[in-house]
Amino acid sequence: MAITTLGQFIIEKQADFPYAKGELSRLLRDIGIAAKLVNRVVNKAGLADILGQQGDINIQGEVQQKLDVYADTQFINALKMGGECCYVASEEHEEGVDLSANTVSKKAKYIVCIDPLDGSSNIDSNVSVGTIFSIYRRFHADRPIQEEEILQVGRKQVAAGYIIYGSSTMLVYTTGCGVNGFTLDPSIGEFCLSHPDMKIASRGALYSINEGYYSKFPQAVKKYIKYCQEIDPATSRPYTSRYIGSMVADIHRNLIKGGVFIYPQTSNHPAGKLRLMYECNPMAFIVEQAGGKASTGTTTILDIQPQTLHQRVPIVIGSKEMVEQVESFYL
Ligand code: AHM
Ligand code: MG
Repeated sequence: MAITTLGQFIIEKQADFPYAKGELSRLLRDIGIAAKLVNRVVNKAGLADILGQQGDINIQGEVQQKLDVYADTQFINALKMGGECCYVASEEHEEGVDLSANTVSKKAKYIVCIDPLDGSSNIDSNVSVGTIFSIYRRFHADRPIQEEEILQVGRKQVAAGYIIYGSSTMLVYTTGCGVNGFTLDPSIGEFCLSHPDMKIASRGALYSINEGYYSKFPQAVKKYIKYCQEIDPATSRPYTSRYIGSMVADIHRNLIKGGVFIYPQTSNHPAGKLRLMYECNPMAFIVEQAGGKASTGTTTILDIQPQTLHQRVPIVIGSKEMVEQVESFYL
């Protein structure tokens, strides 16, 4: 059977890109390469101590690092070497990483926001984790990077994607012309097109929220949880509750099966937990491109003007009609 690798697909689809074609292709390719390096280590996470104790296999000390630091290093190195990215905003860095001083990236046109290893607290129990990335275009490549180039509204993303290190490893991305998913074939070391033109059902029967915080949720969310639990065969209720605690894995599952993921504001975290720039915006772009919706409950995620790099926002994301149902409770 003929396969299409991520590299082939990116080149075939270059015509869809709104801007300089080869550069964005190379940037996506660099992210794909770093993803494979991270995948290799994530897959061996449980072995790290055993290998370390035996002392005969030295993975350059890298597995001894916390995996989220390792992943951050791999992605930043790949972006630095690739030369198409001038600035990286990462969950792992208080300040962004300015790459524009490197000769190779001086005129680079893209800014990348990344959560290198989302859900990393799940690693110890062998639960799926992910990487989330978002790509913006710089306004002028001939002057130092300006704050307004970094803090762009989500609607301005030129590409976004995630990698899920799960029972298989997948890379899912969009450049604003639909969503495509690639599964890593370990035997050839390539991401291969496995989920072309992904679409999310307009409604599903899954709801994903950390119900342990029920007493801290706003009334609207409490009401929605009760709505999910009511019996109504016409709307497939009661819905099934599914919550992994890894945003990438929860949203990926709901994208495939239909459902809604909610991380709302809580009484002790009034802005919610998840970060706008490298968690909510990229996931919102992907889900919208797949026909779904993403909102804070009252505002469309992709229309929020970011104020700071690590800003948090509440999020309701997934099947369009389910998100709208939650919004109706917020009204
Ligand atoms: P992290 O970026 O520190 O890994 O945290 C983000 C993760 C998300 O993947 C997940 O949806 C959420 O935190 C789970 O939080 P909680 O344990 O509060 O339900
Ligand atoms: Mg995260």
